[in-house]
Amino acid sequence: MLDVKLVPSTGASPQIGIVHLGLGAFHRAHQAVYLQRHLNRHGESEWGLCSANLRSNRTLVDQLRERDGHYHVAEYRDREQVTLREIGVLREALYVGEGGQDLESLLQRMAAPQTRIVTLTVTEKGYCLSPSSGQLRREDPLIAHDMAHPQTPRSAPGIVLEALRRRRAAGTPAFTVLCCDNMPDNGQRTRQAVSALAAIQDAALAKWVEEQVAFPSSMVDRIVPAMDGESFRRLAQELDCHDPAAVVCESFSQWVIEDRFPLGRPDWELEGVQMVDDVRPFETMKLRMLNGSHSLLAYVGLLVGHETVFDAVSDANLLRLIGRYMAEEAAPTLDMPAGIDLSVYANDLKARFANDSLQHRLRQIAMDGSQKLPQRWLLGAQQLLDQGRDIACIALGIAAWIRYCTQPLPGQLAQLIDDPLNATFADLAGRFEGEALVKAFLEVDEVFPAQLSARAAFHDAVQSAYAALARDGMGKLLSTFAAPN
Ligand code: CS2
Repeated sequence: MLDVKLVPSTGASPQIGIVHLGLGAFHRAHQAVYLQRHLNRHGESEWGLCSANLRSNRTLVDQLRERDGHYHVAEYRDREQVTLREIGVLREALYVGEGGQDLESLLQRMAAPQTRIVTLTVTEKGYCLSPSSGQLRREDPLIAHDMAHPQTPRSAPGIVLEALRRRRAAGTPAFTVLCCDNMPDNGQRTRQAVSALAAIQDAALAKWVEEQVAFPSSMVDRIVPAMDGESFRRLAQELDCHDPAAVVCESFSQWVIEDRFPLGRPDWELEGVQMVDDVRPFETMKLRMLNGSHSLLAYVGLLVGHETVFDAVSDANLLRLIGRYMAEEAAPTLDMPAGIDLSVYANDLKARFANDSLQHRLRQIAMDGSQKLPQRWLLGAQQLLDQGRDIACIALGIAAWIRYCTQPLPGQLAQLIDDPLNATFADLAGRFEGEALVKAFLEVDEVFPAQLSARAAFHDAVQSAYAALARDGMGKLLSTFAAPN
C-alpha cells in the first residue's frame, strides 16, 4: 500500500528575488523545493522565482503559466512512501527561444534591483566552455552570435553578462551568480565563461565583473529522471495527480553551497542546505562517486541491453563493477573533510540507484558524454596514474563510451547520439576502426586533457579494454571483469 503524504503550498505569494536559467525537471524538483520549504516555514518570502527556459520546452512554460506557476513534485522514497508537494514559489515562467520571445522580459527581470541572485541549471554544455580545458569556446555558434550582438544574447553566459551590463549602467549592485550544474569548481567555471565573454566585449565591464560579481560554487544532488508518458501515467494512477508540469524524483536531496552572497540569500540552512567555505571536496566526491558510477552504468549497461538505472544495478555484475569503481578508482582520489565515510556514501548511492520507483533511463545519462567524462572519470584517472594505480574500470567505461558513440545498439537501425560532438564522432567512426579508432577518440582534445592523452599507460588501458570488448562482447567481458575475488 502506498503511503502518500500531501504537502500543500502555504504562505503568501512571494516577491521575486531569484531569476533562474534552465527550467528543467531538476530545477523544479531541487532548488524550487528548497525555496518552497522556506516559504512554508516563514509564511512569506522575498525569494520567489522567475525561471526561464532558454531553448527547450516552450510547452512546459505555457502549461506553468496557465497554472499561475503552480505544479507538483512527487518525492518517492520507495514503492511504499511518497510525498506529493505543491510548489507555489515559481512566480513567473519565461521562454526565450530562438526568436527571443521573452528575452527582454528576462533581461529586465535580471536587471531589477529586487533580483539578488541568478541561478543556473543549463547543463554542462550551456556554459560554452571546452570540457577539457574550461576555456570559452569562441567558435560556439551561440558565443559567436553574442559577440556580434551582445545586447540580444542567446547563450547563458551572454544573458548573464547583458543583465550585469544593464545593472552596472543603472548603478544597481551586481547579483550573485550561483551555478547548479555538475561541473568541478562550477562557480569558477561560470565566472570564466562570463568574464571571457566580457573581456571580448568591453574591458571596463570585464573589470567590473571581476571585482563586483560573486560566483559561489555549489554541489547539487537529487535524482530527477526526465518525465515521460509512463511517469505521467503513474502519477495519475497512484496519486491522482494530473499535472502536466509535475516532476517525479527520489526523496533524497542535497545541496552544498559556498557562502558568498553579497546581496543576501534565503536562510537555506534551515532547510538542510550545507553552507560551507569550500565546496570542492563535496563536488568532487559527488561527480566521481555518483555521476562517475552513473556514466559507467549507462555506457556499460546499455551495451548489455539494460534500459534503466534500476535494471542495471539489479544486474549483479554491474553492481559489482560500480562497487569496485567507487572503492578502487573514485575514493582513492578524494580528500574529504573529517566525518565523511566514503564507504557509507558508496553504499547509500547503491541504495539510491536501486529505487525502483524511478524510471531513470540510461540513455538520459549517456547523453552529452563529451561534456561529462572529464569531471567524472578523466581528472580522477590522471590522479590514479600519478599514484601508480590501476584504471581498469574507467578504461572499460571509456571503451564502452567509444563503442556507444560509434556503433548502433542491437535492435536499432541507427543510433542517435545526443552529444555536441556528434559530428566529430561520426567522422571518426567513418574513417577508423579498432585500435586506430580508439587512438583517434583519445586524441579529441575537447574531451581528453593533453596531459592524460599523452600518457602511454592511459592509451594502453583503454586499448586493451576496447580490444577485449570487440573480441568478447560486453556481456562476457563484464562477467569476467566483475567476477568476485
Ligand atoms: C546524471 C545526473 O544525467 C546524468 O548525467 O548522472 O543527472 C544525476 O542524476 C544527478 O547529478 C544526481 O544529482
